[in-house]
Amino acid sequence: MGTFSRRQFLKIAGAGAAAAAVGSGLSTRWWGLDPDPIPDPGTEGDRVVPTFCELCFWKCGVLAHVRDGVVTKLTGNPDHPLSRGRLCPRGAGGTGLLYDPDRLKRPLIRVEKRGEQQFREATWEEALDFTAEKMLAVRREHGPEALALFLHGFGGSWFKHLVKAYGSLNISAPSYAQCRGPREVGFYTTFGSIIGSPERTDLENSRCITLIGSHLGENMHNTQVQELADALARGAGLVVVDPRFSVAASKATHWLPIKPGSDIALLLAWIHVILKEGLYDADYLAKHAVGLDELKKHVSDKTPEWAWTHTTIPPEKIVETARFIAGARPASVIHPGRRVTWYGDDTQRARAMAILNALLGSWGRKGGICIPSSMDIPEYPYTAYAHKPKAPADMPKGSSYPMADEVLSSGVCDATIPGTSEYDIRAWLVYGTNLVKSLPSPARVQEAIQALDFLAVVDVLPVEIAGWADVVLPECTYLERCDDVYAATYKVPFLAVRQPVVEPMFDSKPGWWIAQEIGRRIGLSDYFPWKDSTEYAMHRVHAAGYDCDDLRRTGVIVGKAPPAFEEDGLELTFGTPSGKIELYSGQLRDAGFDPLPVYTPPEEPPPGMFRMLFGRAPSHSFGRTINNRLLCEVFAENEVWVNDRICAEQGLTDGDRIMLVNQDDARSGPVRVKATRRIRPDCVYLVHGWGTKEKGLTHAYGKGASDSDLVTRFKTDPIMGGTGMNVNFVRLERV
Ligand SMILES: Nc1nc2c(c(=O)[nH]1)N[C@H]1C(S)=C(S)[C@@H](COP(=O)(O)OP(=O)(O)OC[C@H]3O[C@@H](n4cnc5c(=O)[nH]c(N)nc54)[C@H](O)[C@@H]3O)O[C@H]1N2
Ligand SMILES: Nc1nc2c(c(=O)[nH]1)N[C@H]1C(S)=C(S)[C@@H](COP(=O)(O)OP(=O)(O)OC[C@H]3O[C@@H](n4cnc5c(=O)[nH]c(N)nc54)[C@H](O)[C@@H]3O)O[C@H]1N2
Ligand code: SF4
Ligand SMILES: [Mo]
Repeated sequence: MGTFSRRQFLKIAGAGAAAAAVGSGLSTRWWGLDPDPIPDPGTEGDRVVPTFCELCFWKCGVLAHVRDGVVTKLTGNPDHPLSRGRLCPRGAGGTGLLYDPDRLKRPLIRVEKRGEQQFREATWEEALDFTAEKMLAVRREHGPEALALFLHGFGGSWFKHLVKAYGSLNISAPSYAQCRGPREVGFYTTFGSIIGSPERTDLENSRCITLIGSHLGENMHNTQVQELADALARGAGLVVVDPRFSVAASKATHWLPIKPGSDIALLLAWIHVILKEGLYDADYLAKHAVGLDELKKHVSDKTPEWAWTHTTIPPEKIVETARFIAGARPASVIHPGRRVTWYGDDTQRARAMAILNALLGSWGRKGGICIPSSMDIPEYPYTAYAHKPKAPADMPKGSSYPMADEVLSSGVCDATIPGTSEYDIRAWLVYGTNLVKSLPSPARVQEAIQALDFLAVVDVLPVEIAGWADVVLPECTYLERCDDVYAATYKVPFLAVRQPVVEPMFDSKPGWWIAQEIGRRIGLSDYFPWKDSTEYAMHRVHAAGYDCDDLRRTGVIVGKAPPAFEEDGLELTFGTPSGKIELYSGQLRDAGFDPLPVYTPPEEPPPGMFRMLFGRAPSHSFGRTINNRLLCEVFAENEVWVNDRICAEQGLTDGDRIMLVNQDDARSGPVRVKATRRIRPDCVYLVHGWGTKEKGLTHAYGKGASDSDLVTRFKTDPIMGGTGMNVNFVRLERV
C-alpha cells in the first residue's frame, strides 16, 4: 500500500441507476426564489418534524414538512433562538442534499484489480469488520495514537468518543487551524475567554458594527445576518473593511477598500486616534484593564499618515472612521470575524481587534460582545477512558505553537509524513471533512495520504477525500438521523434536538451506529452502552430535568438567561493571568511573542500577478453544496472577480474563460471572469469550494475553479499554528 496510484475516482462496479430527485423543484418555491408557478402543496396534512440544520455549523432550528414520506420543505423554527423562524438559502435547500442522486449509497471497499484500483460495494458487516481489523492492527503495531480522527460537523462527536476510547488524542478539525483558531487565541489572551460558536456578538443592539473582512450577507450565518439587517434598519452605522465591495460593503456607512494584509496597520492607527483624542471608555478601562500606558507608547507613532502608506486608506478617512466607531461606544463592536487564517500574523490581528473592543468598552456590554451561558446537561454515564494517551503529534519536530488550544489538523496531516513529528500517524478516520479541499498545500496532503496504512472516510457524498479511502462508510444525512442533543453557549441558553425526519435512504447509516458498531468490534463495547442515539440524547435531557416529549415536539427548549451584560448587573470577570483585560499581554511576552500587535507588511504580488482571496457565497457552504441541485439554481458555479481596469489591460471581458496559474505553477480549471469595479486591482476573488474533479459529483463536476488547488503556500502563525492562506498569487491565463 502507499504506492503512487493509490487514488482512483469512486468507480463503483455495477452502480445502481440514480435515484429520482424526488422533492427537488418543490422546495425552491418555499424560499421565494423560483419564479415558476409550481402548484402550492400548502401545509395541510403535513407531518412536521422539528430538528436542526447541518448545511453549515450554525445549527439553526428547522421545521421539516413531510408528505407521503417525502420531505417537501424546510422552514425556520420560530421558537429556535438561532433561526427565529427563518433559514438561510442553504438551510432551506437541505432537501437538495437529502435527495441528491449522487449520494453515497452503500459501503465501498477499495480493490486493486490487475493493477487497476477501484471500489466495490460491500455489506456493512464486511466494511465494519475491515475497518475494525485495520484499527486493531494499527494499535497493535504502532500504538493507539497512530490513529488520527479529522472531523467537522455535529455528528462527529460519536467518532470523537470512539477515538478517545481507543486511546488517541490526535483529534482535530480544519475549522480550527484553517479557520477560527487565531481569533480564539487573540481574544483569549486579551479577555481570558474565546469567542466560540455561535459568535457572541450582540449585533441586534449595536449602534455601530465594524466588519474587518467578515462578509456577513455572503457569510450567511443566519442569526448574525438577521441581527445585522435589524440593526441597519434601526439606523446603526456600519464600517466595512474589505478589499472587495462585499454585500455588507454595499450597506455600509463607510467602506474602506484596504490593501490586503494591512489590517493591523489600520487597527493600530484607529487605536492611535482613539487614544490621542481621548475617545476611549476611560472608566471601563480603569476598572477592568491593564497595560494602557504600554499601549499608548506602542501606538504613539502609528499615525493615520503612517497607516496610509500601508493600507492605501487616506488619513482623513482613518480619523473620520475612528471617531465614527468610538462615537457609538459601548454599543460599538469590532466583529471578531471567523475565518481569520489569512497572513500568518492572524493572532496579532485578532489581538488588535480585541484591544480596540476593549477601548470601546464593548466586551460584556449591550451592542458589543455578550457573556453567553449554557444549560447544564449531564453526560451520558459510560466507562471513563482508560488509556493514558500520548500528546498529539501535531507539533512538527523543532517547533511548537504554545498558545494552540486545539489540535492542529495541518500538524496531524504533516505528522503522517514519516519522521516529521515525535511519532508517525499511520491511519486516518475522516468524518465530514473534505481534507483535500480544506487543508493547505494539496501536494503535502497527498504525500501524507500516500504514507498511510489505512484511511476510512465517513461522508454523505463521493467527495475528493472519499476517493482516496480504503473504505467509505456512507452516512445518512442530518434529516435521516438523531444525533446528540445540542446545548448551545449563547446569549440565551437553549437545548435543541436533531431527530430523524425520514428513514435513511439507500443503505446509508447514522454516524452513531457506525461508531458503535466499530467500537463493538474493537473491544470497546463498554463505551457504547446506549441502545441508540435517541436513548442517549433523551437520557441526558431527562437527567437534566427537562421534559423529553416537550423537546421532541418543539425541537428546542429555551432556558432562562442569566445577565449577559454589565448593564444588566453582570459582574465582569476575565480569565487572564492578571484577572483583567490585558491590553499588554504578559502571557505573549513570556512565550517570546510581541506583547502588543506589531505590523509587518505582507509580501507584494510579483509583477503581473494578483493576490488570490476567497470567501463564501450566500447559497453555498464550501464544497458541501456544489452538487446540491436546488442551490445551484440560485448560484450555478463560481467566477473569478477581476478588477475591470485589469481586465481592460489584459484584454479580458466579462464572461471570458480563463485559468488561474499561481506562483508555483499550480493551475485552476477554467473559470469565468467577473469583470468588476467591486474589487481592488491588486487582488482577485473566488468563492471557495468549486472546481471539483470528482466525476461522482455529476452535477458539480467541471464547474468553476478551486481555490484549494492554488493554496500551495501558506504562512504559519507562530503563536498558535494557524495556516494563513491568503498568501498565494495568481496570473490570469486565457483558455
Ligand atoms: N453562505 C455561507 N456562509 C458561511 C460559510 C459558507 O460556506 N457559506 N462558511 C462559514 C464558515 S465555516 C466561516 S469560517 C465563515 C467565513 O466567513 P468570514 O469569516 O466572514 O470571511 P473570510 O472567509 O475570512 O473572509 C472573506 C472576506 O474577507 C475579505 N478579505 C480578504 N482578504 C482581506 C484582507 O486582507 N483584509 C480584509 N479586511 N478583508 C479581506 C474578502 O474579500 C471576503 O469578503 O463563513 C461562515 N458562513
Ligand atoms: N482553500 C481553502 N481552504 C479552506 C477554506 C477556504 O475558504 N479555502 N475554508 C476553511 C474553513 S473556514 C473551514 S471551517 C474548513 C472547513 O472544511 P471542512 O472541514 O472540510 O468542511 P466542509 O467543506 O464543509 O466539508 C464537509 C464534508 O462533510 C460532508 N458532509 C456533509 N454533511 C455530512 C453529514 O451529515 N455527515 C458526514 N459524515 N459528512 C457530511 C460533505 O460531503 C463534505 O465532504 O476549511 C478551511 N479551509
Ligand atoms: S446558517 Fe443556514 S446553513 Fe447554517 S445552520 Fe443556519 S440555516 Fe443551516
Ligand atoms: Mo470556518
